[in-house]
Amino acid sequence: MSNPTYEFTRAITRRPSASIVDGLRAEDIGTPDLDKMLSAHADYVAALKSTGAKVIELNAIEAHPDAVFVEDTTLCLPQGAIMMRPGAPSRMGEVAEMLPTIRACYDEVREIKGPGHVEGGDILVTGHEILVGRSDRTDAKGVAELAEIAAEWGHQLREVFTPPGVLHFKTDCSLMDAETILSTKRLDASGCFDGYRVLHVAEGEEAAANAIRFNNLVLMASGFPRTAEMLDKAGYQVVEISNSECAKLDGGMSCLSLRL
Ligand code: CIR
Repeated sequence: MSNPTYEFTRAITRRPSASIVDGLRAEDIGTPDLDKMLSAHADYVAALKSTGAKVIELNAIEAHPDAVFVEDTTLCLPQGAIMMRPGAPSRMGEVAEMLPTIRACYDEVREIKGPGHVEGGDILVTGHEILVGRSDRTDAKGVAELAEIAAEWGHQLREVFTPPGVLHFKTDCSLMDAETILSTKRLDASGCFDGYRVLHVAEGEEAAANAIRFNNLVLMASGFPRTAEMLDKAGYQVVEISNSECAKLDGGMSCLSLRL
């Protein structure tokens, strides 16, 4: 794979629904406020659009409280899209909801049929490989099925570690450019990024690690000034977006879009 993995012409997002108050969370740190989440979501979509990309904005789905976290439903690759099979039973139905939009965007659409599970939040596509972290949501059978499809499309897939207690692999890391990863120290310590240039989020700012590089911008959660300054000094154009409400549901910047 030689194409840069941060240049996109389109993104897909879904509006948060009122049912977001029932979204999954590992720990109860407060009920998400829909108005605040809608406002932050609008800022997020505006930032994506500001790069010149087209954003396909899907309607809220009340029946699926976590449907705003579209990343977990699909893996978008240059050759086609792969529909995921979420490990959270309450999120399974989100995949069928996303399918028509994906079919309209891609000629080639494959699916993880099971019995294993994979969620998009556990997959990081870098400049030359696909890293997949096993987690409570992504299991060995799911990774094996994904690896078969990825191999048919000429991608190398490498299974990596997700720190215990962390929802998804990408909760703790993001791609900044084809060879550069933003990571927490705890994840980098596993050695999974050997060979890459790794930038560490500041101590105590671990929640800043889930960012996205989208064309000329890095979208990151606001409230992590030392990490923002480090990225700025490293030459990245950072846009800070409030993540206070999504954080209550263990969500971050990457979860809110599919990028293609
Ligand atoms: C969940 O637990 O599935 C949602 N509340 C959060 C999903 C976040 N998605 C992501 O990091 N890719």
